[in-house]
Amino acid sequence: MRSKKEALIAIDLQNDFCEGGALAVRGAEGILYPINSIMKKFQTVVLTQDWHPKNHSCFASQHSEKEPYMVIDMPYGPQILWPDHCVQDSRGADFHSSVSVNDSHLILRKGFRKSIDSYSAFFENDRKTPTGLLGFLKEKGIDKITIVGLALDFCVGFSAIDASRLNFDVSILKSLCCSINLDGSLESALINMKNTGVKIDG
Ligand code: VGL
Ligand code: ZN
Repeated sequence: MRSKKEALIAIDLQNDFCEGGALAVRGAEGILYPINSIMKKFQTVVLTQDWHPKNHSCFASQHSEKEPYMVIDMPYGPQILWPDHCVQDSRGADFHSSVSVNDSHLILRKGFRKSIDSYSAFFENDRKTPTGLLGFLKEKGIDKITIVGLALDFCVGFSAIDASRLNFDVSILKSLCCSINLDGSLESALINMKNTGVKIDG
């Protein structure tokens, strides 16, 4: 049997998720250099970029009497409201200057449709509208995926679970992820990942 073809997917290494950003994730700056180092070991590297229009429906600012981190019902299910972040063309949406963007092969933007958020790199938050990443990976013959980045309990977790459901062999490297930690979100992401067969490595 041929050996597995592997891809690295690094999730949302953007200014707004780093120190001083609109939705800063604690510890984010510390994982950027180690992620750059492992990028060089993979033949295929995908970076995702959270890319919201300025009036995106996942922003609390677009809803009267709502605050960030409240949950609302959207036609596709419950949605956490976030502070305005990763607005298209803003500095916050840029990759952090420490990220070796030139070592990547695909930059996949997500969350750009105003009416629906997208945590996963594979499907929008209705859990069924594809982003196109599956087609890219399949055409390249990838069967094993390693996922790192921000945030473990949201975009990393949802991407890993979808990848596993799509029958990839999936690992996350926990030491190269940081989490937001909202109401047990980290614990539930870890449980959901384990239950879907995602390997959780150090
Ligand atoms: C993310 C919340 C909102 C993430 C993106 O990258 O995990 N979280 N948008
Ligand atoms: Zn977002």
